[in-house]
Amino acid sequence: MSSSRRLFFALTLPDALQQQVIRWRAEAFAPEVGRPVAAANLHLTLAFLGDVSAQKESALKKLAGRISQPGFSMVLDDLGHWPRPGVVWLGTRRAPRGLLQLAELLRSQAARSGCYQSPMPFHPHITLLRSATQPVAVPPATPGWNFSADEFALYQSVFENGRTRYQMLDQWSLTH
Ligand code: 2AM
Repeated sequence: MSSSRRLFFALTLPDALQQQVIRWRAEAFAPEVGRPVAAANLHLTLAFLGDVSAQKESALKKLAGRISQPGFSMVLDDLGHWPRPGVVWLGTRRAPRGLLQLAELLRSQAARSGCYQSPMPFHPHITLLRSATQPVAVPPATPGWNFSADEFALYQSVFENGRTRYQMLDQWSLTH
């Protein structure tokens, strides 16, 4: 059995917000637009790590545990469609400095630990629909949910029985 796991650092959406988002999504997008991401899988990725060995995972967890940064909040008021990966996403027009700093730190720690990091700029987003490769009429606005991040987490992406599930492995508080 391989000891490497497919990992990423992310912000978790609180349960209540997950439910609000999926209720809105069901009205905002026709079923044929794309495959809805399960409520429990809604998250905002901070750093994607790829397949990581147990040793590297443990080093990255130690580094994450030393991060001392205040929490932050943002308004989820942006929507977009990336036709190539077939993703419809929810984001923010004004990314808080704390979010950008946290992602930058996790991404640079990952790069220094040998995890390939995309040269594309960080674009904070929550994937709502996948397999959305045809043109999409993106609604002009969202309800503008407020999303407060008080912690961040390390997740494993598990593919089983034809489904992807994200399992939280560890979580760290953002200080106040
Ligand atoms: P996505 O939602 O835009 O597809 C788990 O797969 C998380 O890691 C998802 O948020 C996914 O982003 C992100 N992810 C997957 N592969 C990635 C890659 N090669 N580079 C950056 N992020 C990636």
